Amino acid sequence: MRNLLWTAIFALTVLAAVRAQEPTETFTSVADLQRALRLARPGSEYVLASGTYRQVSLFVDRSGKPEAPITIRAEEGGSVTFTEACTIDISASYVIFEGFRFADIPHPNILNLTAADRCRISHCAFINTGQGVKKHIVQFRAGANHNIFEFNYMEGNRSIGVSILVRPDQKGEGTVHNIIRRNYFRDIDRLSNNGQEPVQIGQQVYLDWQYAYSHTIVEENLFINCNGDREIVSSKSSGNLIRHNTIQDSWRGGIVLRAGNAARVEGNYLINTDVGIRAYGDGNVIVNNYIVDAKNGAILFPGGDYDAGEPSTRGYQRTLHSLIAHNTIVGGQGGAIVFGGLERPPQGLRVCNNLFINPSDPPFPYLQTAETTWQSNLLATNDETAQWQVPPSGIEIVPAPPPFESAVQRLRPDIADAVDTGLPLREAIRDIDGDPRDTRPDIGADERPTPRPRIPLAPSDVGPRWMRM
Ligand SMILES: [Ca+2]
Ligand SMILES: [Ca+2]
Repeated sequence: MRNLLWTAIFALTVLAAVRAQEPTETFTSVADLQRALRLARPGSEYVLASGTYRQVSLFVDRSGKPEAPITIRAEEGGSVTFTEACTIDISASYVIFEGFRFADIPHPNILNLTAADRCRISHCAFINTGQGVKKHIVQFRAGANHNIFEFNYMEGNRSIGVSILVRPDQKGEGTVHNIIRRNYFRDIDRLSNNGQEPVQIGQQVYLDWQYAYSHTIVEENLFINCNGDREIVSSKSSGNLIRHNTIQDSWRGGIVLRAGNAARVEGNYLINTDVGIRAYGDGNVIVNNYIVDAKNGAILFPGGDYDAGEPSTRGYQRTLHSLIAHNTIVGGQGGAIVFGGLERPPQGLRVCNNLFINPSDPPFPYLQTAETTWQSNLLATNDETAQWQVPPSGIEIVPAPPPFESAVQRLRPDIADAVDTGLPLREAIRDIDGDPRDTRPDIGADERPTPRPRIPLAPSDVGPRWMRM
């Protein structure tokens, strides 16, 4: 709620800025722009003239105000290209940085927000940038709080795309309440066996970092052909929300709760990926996701080699006490819900109201390795061997639906036995569309009827507006 409120306030400040009477200045050199920015006043707008700028260095440390942000923008969206080398450092409040194109920059740490507060980076493109697979293209660090990174484009990343460096303070929080929204990530090729995550929230550098709460929101982003790392969205801190993203045709990765606790993964579309969601840690909630044709398991809990509080900076914290509910899993190989693999198996999971359709492999391998409560799940299959592949209770087997005739039908499979047969859950009061669930919830991600289905995101929904024209 705090984030929603803040977003609304910030939107109003942007409107206010349009009305502000401070002058707009246009510059044809970065050095002149830098000189002006040293004296920047709230409400001012600084424009860089269209063109290509090489060896760029900019430092912003003058703050705007809630009703009068400082705006730094390209003359036209995408008309200013930064290339060869570029470092932008923002260490201020209420700054809007908009419309720039970063291209062919073989350097690490290109755009850095350090102790920046309530800034917005939007409508920028990063094409073939970064150097060092564990370095960063964009980084929020050291008390960069309440910032928004939205409507940006990243292609050909050679480093981690957007990284939140979560170093905890005395309250156990660090780099909090940032939002990564409506960005478009695509065509990331593997350069190493680890690194190049498009989005990374937190690191495991020291023992307590992963337990720190970051409250980052990663929402409504589109990822296509992102194959740099096994973790497309990598959460390594606590209290993060990953919702309504679409990840498509990415054969190497999925959403990974790699470290930290209390994440919520909700309403994501994962279509033709390596895995859907792989999770470690305590108290995670995985609801309303739609996962189709995952190659190596839809939802995985490999277990771990340590428990919360035990010393480890590199290993895997086992999953305890998590909810997996109202997910729809269609097709796929390697299992629908997969437990185990590591020394300490997951415990205390609740698997409820999920819909599994036509898995091509045994859907629940390694059942014996987890203490799990199964309730009200539905498996739609014509495979007669399915009987002995399911838990003794908490799952019903029904005939598979006829072959899907359209993409819409596939997204909203019509299975009569799924309607009104789930258990009410306070953790899932809405469905994948945002529709309220009724007192007799439907099994799977969708509650019927569905007046306005939230379908997978397309390129026209995300990225800079100047790339969509
Ligand atoms: Ca219902
Ligand atoms: Ca619905």
